[in-house]
Amino acid sequence: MDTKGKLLALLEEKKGEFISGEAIAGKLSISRTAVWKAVKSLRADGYRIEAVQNRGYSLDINSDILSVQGIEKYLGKDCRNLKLNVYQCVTSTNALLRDLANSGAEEGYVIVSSEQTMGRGRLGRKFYSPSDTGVYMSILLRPRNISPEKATGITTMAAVAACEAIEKTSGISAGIKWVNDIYIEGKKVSGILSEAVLDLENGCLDYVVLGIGINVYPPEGGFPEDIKNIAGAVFSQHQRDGKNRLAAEFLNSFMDIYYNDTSDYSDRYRSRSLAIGREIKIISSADDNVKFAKAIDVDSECRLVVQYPDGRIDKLSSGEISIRFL
Ligand code: BT5
Repeated sequence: MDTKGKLLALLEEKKGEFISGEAIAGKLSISRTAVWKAVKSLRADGYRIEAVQNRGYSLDINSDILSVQGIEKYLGKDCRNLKLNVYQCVTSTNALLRDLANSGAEEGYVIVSSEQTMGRGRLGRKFYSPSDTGVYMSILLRPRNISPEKATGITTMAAVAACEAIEKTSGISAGIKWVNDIYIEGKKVSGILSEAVLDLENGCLDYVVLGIGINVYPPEGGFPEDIKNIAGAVFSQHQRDGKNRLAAEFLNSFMDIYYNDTSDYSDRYRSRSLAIGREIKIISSADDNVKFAKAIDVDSECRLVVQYPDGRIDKLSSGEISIRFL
């Protein structure tokens, strides 16, 4: 980590408190002039750092800029092997990480961005990713010996992790619209897109890029016309470390489920399901075929159990299917 990064870690750790220039210089083994230069450089990145004679430097308690240091301070033990990379703006964190995966990046490589110019959703749809109000993140996973069918579990694990992160950070309950959309009070606040790539030699998974977008705050000027009735944000007002903490808590919860495979995660999924008990329309994106049914349960593999009007029961795996509530 360079001097600027080390200084940011120190300031994040003691956010809102003053640390003397001398103490910083001592800790980082640099001159006080170098401390001042690093402060200036962080200010240029948008960090509000107060400098007061005889007291030192203090990072504004309300600053909430996504950074490796800001996220890391909330990460737990299951995340120690993650390699975090934070950017201001990228095309798509999933697209970028797929390129890196193809060049041999290892499991646990994470890309986080404050903005995406080409954020993508499922089936070629777009994910609106404006600057500074959301978290857009992708994690590279190389699950060993898992069949492609089992890979769908990664999306449902992520949905549970997203709800838990939101609940822990905000105290607000979040629900899951099968299979991968996270809702608060009828508004979609987060979407998940996992992209699996097969190893053609053995038919097993080569890697999965798990992408999640969270609308942390409402964008300035509101959401665009086409999604303004659908989209919502986790917080209506600024929260201390809102973005960094949500990103970290998502990683904590997801990596815990992923590594420790707590088989009860399907219960945690089911208890947050918004679909159970609802009449739904099932749309097959392959042929636009539409069916009507009632969602009656989510099974242990997080498949949606539905009953058709003729009484027949079916279990839906996510694949190429979307559902709409009636
Ligand atoms: C998703 O697709 O919701 C998956 C979104 C995944 C985004 C993450 S961000 C990090 C990573 N990098 C990427 O490029 N993507 C992933 P889907 O279920 O297909 O929903 C897309 C639909 O949600 C759109 O057609 C809109 O109707 C709506 N939508 C678009 N942007 C939204 C937003 N910011 N918030 C809520 N709804 C949105």
